[in-house]
Amino acid sequence: VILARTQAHVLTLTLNRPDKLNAANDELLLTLTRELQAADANPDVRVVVLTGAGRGFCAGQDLGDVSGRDMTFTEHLHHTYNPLIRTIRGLGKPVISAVNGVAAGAGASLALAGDIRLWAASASLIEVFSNIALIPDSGSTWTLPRLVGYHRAFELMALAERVRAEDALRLGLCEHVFADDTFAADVQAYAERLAQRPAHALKLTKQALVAALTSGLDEALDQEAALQQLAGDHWEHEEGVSAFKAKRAPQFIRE
Ligand code: LHQ
Repeated sequence: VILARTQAHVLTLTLNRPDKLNAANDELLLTLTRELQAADANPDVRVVVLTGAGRGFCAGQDLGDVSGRDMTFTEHLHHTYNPLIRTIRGLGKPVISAVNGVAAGAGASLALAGDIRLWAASASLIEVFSNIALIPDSGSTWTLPRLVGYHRAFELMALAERVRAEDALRLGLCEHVFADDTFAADVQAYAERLAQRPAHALKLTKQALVAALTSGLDEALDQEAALQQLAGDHWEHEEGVSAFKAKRAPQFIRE
């Protein structure tokens, strides 16, 4: 259900249920979470890319896989989706959501959960939950209003309208849009560029940003002061400064 491939320090995890637009079942969600946790512990992996096989990114919960389950909705979310979203947010490496096609429901939440969101020109996002009279989950209620504000988030959720790439870029739901036919290569090139950056400093940057999203300025300043010490004490900092002085490119990858 998940394909894993590492190339040039970039781990690509591909949701692989293309016949169902990569709709998620428990196996997919738990496997993906496990793969991400393993990536966090693997020093060879510097960047993680999440993408989908076929023409979809992820159509959210597999609606053929919910009837008759012995878990409540609450238990189901605590068991599968919530650990996945927490793992992405807590991962000490950049996670790229490479949205190759439609991202709907919890798939939309996954598309928004990455640290960087790269979209194919034909990709789209739908907060589809209200079509089946559910509420947005897997972090959408937290992420989306922070990106587009309360009112636009509410409208997108209430009407379940499809957001296409051009509008996603305008609304801040993605950082870049690449052509469909070069999408995988463009994502890999982007990810490899990111993999050259100082991994330890990026880990701390993510930690500081994630914390600051829910803190006040005073706490953010204290957090920066504490984490800057960890960055400054690391060899990456020494390398960056030496490279600057020697007028050469820094080398942040030590094999
Ligand atoms: C699917 C699905 C799908 C199964 C397409 N399941 N087969 C959390 C916790 C607990 C419970 C519930 O939910 C959640 C979180 C959630 O994610 S709720 C939201 C669940 N997702 C949806 O409601 C989306 C349903 N899908 C759609 O609205 C459309 O398929 C979209 C807009 C994603 C794409 O439309 P099209 O491009 O027109 O494709 P399609 O509808 O023809 O789908 C292609 C195939 O994929 C089709 O199968 P078939 O055998 O007819 O070719 C669909 O049945 C299947 N598929 N989504 N979620």
